[in-house]
Amino acid sequence: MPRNEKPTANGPAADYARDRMVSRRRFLAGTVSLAGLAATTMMIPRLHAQEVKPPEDPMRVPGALPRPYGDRSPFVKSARVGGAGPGAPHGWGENAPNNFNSWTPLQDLHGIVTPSSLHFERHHNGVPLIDPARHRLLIHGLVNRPMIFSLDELERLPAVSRIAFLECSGNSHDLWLPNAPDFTVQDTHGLTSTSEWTGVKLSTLLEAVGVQRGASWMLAEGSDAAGMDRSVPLTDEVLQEAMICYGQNGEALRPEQGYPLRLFLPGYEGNINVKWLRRLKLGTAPFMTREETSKYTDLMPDGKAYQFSLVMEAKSVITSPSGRQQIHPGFHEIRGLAWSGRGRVTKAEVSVDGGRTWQPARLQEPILPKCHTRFLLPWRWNGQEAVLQSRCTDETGYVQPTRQELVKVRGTKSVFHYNAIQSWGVERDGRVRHIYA
Ligand SMILES: Nc1nc2c(c(=O)[nH]1)N[C@H]1C(S)=C(S)[C@@H](COP(=O)(O)O)O[C@H]1N2
Ligand SMILES: [Mo]
Repeated sequence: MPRNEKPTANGPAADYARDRMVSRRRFLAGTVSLAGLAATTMMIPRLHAQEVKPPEDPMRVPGALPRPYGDRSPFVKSARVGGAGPGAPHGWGENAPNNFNSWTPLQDLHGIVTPSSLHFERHHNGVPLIDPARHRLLIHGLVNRPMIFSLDELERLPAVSRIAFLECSGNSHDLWLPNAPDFTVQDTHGLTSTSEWTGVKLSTLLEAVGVQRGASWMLAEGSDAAGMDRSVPLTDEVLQEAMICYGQNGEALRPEQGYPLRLFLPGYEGNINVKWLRRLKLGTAPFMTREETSKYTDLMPDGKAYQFSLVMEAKSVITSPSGRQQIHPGFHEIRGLAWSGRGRVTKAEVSVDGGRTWQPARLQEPILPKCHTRFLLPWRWNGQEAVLQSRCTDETGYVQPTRQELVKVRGTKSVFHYNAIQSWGVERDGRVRHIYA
């Protein structure tokens, strides 16, 4: 800041400075308790970090040598929860030990990009180990020239990169249930992450093979033990946006995200983004695979089920303060994420009184279509009970619904596509709790 520009006496920074003068002790205590909480929610077994003994004065000893592949500071403990194995809270148990989810720690993230190591995971039968030299992608069916591509061949074709979110349509599925357990935001919303994805446009490959008349659907098949396959409608939107990805956040895809190849359909439910992709087959109708008939359908109150509800509708959540955190009176910046599978987020609003009044939050650049968007709002907690909510609007004008509005239309028999407004209750002692308001 230039020297003659004084901070305003009433801005959030001044507000924060006043708090520090009044209660520096209390503020520090709060910071420590949050870090402790993050450590106790770690569930996945991790490599034992060596005991960390930082020097008294880091200026008096030479630092460490460079590492060929970096790692974070040993003091940073943020981790995915879930996964398989004994004690894992959300697996399918011993009958399907390799069928599991793991959740992104949204409460710990900054900005919009999810570190690849913290990207959420959904594996129907574990993570395959694939030799890239032997992996192939076959494109056949209603095409003029069926073709087989190696990874090298795909990487030579014109490349595109795009920052976009991925969300499992089962994200927030527990929130259909009537009871509200003491969840964190990681538990309620952690099946979504954002990466920069790099690859070849599907349309580039379809140009190469030559699409025959009448081809309107495409089967995408993975090479994992789940044999995951899904039908993709070849709409204009899909032809414009679908990517065959080999890159994630600047390096090769992680094995958990589909190394060496995955289909990426921005804004579409996680399940159709087939990982470890080996085959695309063009046809005239959907292929009616298991995942789009018995699974990934939406059961309505009248007993009928919707199929192919592929788009992830607009959704937002406050990531801090959020479930199981502890806050103290004074200045806070309310922070959260908003996203829509239909395009850009145009507005995020925050309520601190359970939806009676709303204030517009600041949207942080970049605001990208079909991408997590960070929203922020300064807030002074006065020590009284409060109910924190966020609601977003996307570029189609669609407004994120309340839980009552969603349940009125959808009932409570669904598993997928829950996108209602989330409520965090702040109790008088500063404890934040997942509630239905
Ligand atoms: N081959 C294959 N593709 C798959 C899956 C799978 O188990 N096997 N899981 C799907 C589901 S349900 C989701 S939500 C996303 C999860 O992607 P991620 O693990 O990279 O987050 O991948 C989809 N693609
Ligand atoms: Mo999913």
